[in-house]
Amino acid sequence: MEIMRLVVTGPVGAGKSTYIRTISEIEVVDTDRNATDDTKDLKQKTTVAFDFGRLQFNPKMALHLYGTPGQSRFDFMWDILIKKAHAYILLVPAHRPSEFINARRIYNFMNQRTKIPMVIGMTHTDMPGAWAEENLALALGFKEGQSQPPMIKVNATKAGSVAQSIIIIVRQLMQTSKV
Ligand SMILES: Nc1nc2c(ncn2[C@@H]2O[C@H](COP(=O)(O)OP(=O)(O)OP(=O)(O)O)[C@@H](O)[C@H]2O)c(=O)[nH]1
Ligand SMILES: [Mg+2]
Repeated sequence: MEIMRLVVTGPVGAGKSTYIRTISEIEVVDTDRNATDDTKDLKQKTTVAFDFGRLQFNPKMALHLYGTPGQSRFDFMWDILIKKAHAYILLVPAHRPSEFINARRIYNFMNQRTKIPMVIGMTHTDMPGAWAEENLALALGFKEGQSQPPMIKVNATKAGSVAQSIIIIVRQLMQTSKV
């Protein structure tokens, strides 16, 4: 049995815990606690350590999903989780431009530590004020014409959408045959 470890990262409220809850076959182990700082203006609960979920991808391969906290004060968890990862997805809430800088910071953090396959998953594209893909890429600092990570749209609340994003990541991983 091969195990592929996928890290789900991104800023506060991007949908990381939801993404894992939506697709996991086991009851998700989460560490969501009541927010005590500025985050509470945005949402009641926030991840303080990590989320864990599992998906039997095919008879020979299981996917272990690890969700990071969004808040940078827990960046020691980002470090612990990314070290063992085979691939990661960076979720970015497309309707909340104030979080783009935090998304870029997380990308830089991960990119400094690892060169594993990754994709950017735009969430909340169904919400009013959501940015278009090209503009979001520019806001994240990826200049037109230069190479940038693949970007996909994903709704963390919808199993079909999450599954599709996982297929894309697994394909990318197979191509680089890190598993
Ligand atoms: N409309 C819409 N809602 C979404 C989408 N993705 C996630 N959500 C919602 O956004 C909220 C995100 O919450 P979480 O999953 O707790 O976010 P998180 O990234 O784990 O946040 P932290 O743990 O605080 O860093 C939930 O209410 C989800 O239902 C999406 O694509 N569209
Ligand atoms: Mg969370």
